[in-house]
Amino acid sequence: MSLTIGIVGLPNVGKSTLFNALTKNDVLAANYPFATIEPNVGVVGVPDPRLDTLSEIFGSARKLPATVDFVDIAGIVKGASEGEGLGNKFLANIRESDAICQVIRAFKDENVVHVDGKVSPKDDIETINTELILADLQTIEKVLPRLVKESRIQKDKQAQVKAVEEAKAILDEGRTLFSAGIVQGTERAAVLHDLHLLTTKPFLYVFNVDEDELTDDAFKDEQRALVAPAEAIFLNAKLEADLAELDDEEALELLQSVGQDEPGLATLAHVGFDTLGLQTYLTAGPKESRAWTIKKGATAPEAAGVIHTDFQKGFIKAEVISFEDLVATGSVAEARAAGKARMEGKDYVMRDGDVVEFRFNV
Ligand SMILES: Nc1nc2c(ncn2[C@@H]2O[C@H](COP(=O)(O)OP(=O)(O)OP(=O)(O)O)[C@@H](O)[C@H]2O)c(=O)[nH]1
Ligand SMILES: [Mg+2]
Repeated sequence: MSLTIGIVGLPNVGKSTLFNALTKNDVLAANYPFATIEPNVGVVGVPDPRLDTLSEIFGSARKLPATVDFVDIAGIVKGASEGEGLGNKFLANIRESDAICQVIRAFKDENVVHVDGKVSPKDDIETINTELILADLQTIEKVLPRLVKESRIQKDKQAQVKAVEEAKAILDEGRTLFSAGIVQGTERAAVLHDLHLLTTKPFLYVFNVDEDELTDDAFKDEQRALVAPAEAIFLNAKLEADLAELDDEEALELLQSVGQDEPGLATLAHVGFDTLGLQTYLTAGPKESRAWTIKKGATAPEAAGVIHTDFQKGFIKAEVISFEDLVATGSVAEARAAGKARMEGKDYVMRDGDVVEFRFNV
């Protein structure tokens, strides 16, 4: 199961800087608007210290974290839907994403041009939301006449026409579909799925702030209020880029010097997982310790199916030890002896951090 997050924002707000830090890639990050004109996709491991512990216990040769795909696209400006700046065609590159991460500039730096001449998170959020809403309206205006025509002959299309018209009314009011409860993954959004509307996706907001703002709670509360109930993450993209170059110990030292205990990117990955209702379970052995992505509420056979569909079909049972119990007892044998290893059947609902070995017929 892969998780894709599309990064949007005005030009020059630090999207590519953040993306580079995420992927340690060297995508062109430059001090001029529109440095990015090709989409960039980066696969990022979700930081998970549990894998270090597991690989020690099991003597694993490698560690494989869960991953998130990030897509970096060119900045969009006010009027992008009418062709301003580079237009809005790049939004097509994030149509398939599971969530949208909006990067907002809060850092001041006079050397970095702001396309609208002033740093204003509130205005920028509005600009981007408006452009996403207009992009969705363009999509709808393109397909609606055809749908209406088809529905005269194919009566089963009438429900879709109704849903599209309802979506259009919401967007016409300047609201995102997400804020109206029409969210990708729910039944209300399912009938609109083929349109890949951007505002049905869950939104996350990353505020790219100055270092001193990282610990300024009053400032952060103010920004949080702009985007609630969506999640807000505060980081400094340049600092994140520096952290990516350092070894763990040096990175921790730098983080602590600015009052943080984990990199903003780790927070972003965790919040992304949470927003999308995902969690991870773990497998471990001499070959590898690995985190696997599943939906919250997934059953044991569904979890097995993420490794291989045959594992789901042939599922018999799962031996489950919670990560905490495994660490406390020190090994699988000890956990078994202490009665902490459970045999679970096909109705078992997985929990985050379950360490699992599946038994199956193939
Ligand atoms: N002071 C400061 N400068 C930053 C920060 N993040 C990015 N910058 C600078 O801002 C400029 C633009 O950064 P990019 O990451 O290329 O911006 P972008 O959002 O990808 O821009 P486009 O691709 O043009 O849409 C670069 O000169 C960065 O070094 C930050 O946190 N603080
Ligand atoms: Mg860029």
